[in-house]
Amino acid sequence: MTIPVPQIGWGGTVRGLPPLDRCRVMGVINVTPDSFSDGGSFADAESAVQHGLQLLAEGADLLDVGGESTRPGAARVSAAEEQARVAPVVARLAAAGAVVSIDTMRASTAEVALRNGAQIVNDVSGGLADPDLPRLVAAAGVPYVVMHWRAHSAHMQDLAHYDDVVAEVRAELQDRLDRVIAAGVDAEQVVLDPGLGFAKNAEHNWALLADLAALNDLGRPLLIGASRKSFLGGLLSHGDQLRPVLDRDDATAAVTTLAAAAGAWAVRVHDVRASADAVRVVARVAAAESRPDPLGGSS
Ligand code: PMM
Repeated sequence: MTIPVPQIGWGGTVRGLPPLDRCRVMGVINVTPDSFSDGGSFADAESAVQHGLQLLAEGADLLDVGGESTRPGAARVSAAEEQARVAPVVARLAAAGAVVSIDTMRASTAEVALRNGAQIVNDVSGGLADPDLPRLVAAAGVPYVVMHWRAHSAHMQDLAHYDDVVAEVRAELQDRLDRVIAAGVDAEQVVLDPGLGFAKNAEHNWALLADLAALNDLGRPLLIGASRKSFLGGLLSHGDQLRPVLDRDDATAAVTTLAAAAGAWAVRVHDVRASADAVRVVARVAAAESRPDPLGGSS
């Protein structure tokens, strides 16, 4: 087996975050009543914090806290509601020593989260939803996850049309990267994300996963978010019954293995333990490959 070990550290480096010799695992904490994968489970601050601490214990390197569901068809919540959901959770997890990322498309929410100790901004709109957000990130000088996105969740699936999904997502990510740099963001702090499931159907998601090298080519670290998404449910369906959301974690860990082997900087997952194990296995195999054969032999 040949794993193309990234030569410059796993997935490249992001100014402001320590280097690591393997793909990172970002644990998801949705403080929402309606996210598709875990909606309602951690809707109050106390259970969200306890969940975050559990994900850290299971090996999460980063925690991504969000207060607005982005599932297909979801309506937006007000900024005030979003901030009331995330602020106490970010504050307590940051105080516990976690590297917290705030999953928001709003500058005002990112500002509240950064004030409460968040260290990374994860913007699923890639700077398109709120032009103040790239400017805020630039002023704060924090790492910025810029995801491929075409429209808000209510109608994003109407825009899931591509002639060549890899080439188009790559070109649009390049455009988002150029725009956030023009807004003052430090290019060395940008992480790119193909946005699996956002204005994409299952075929599009599989095609993107099959060609992460084309996205790596953009020269910035990659974050991959496949966890529990419906394209996994469709792959594992029985008849017309999608595999239930909470039974998609083994498939998620398989995607983690592939993404890590392709040199991804991080995976964003709900079930941390299996992915934390998977990224370590991939890094260990890569380390063995890069050493001389201990037997000096032919096989
Ligand atoms: N997916 C969701 C939410 N935030 N952020 C990034 N960077 N990448 C993703 O793929 C992504 C995200 C939707 O999934 P969820 O509702 O389970 O959190």
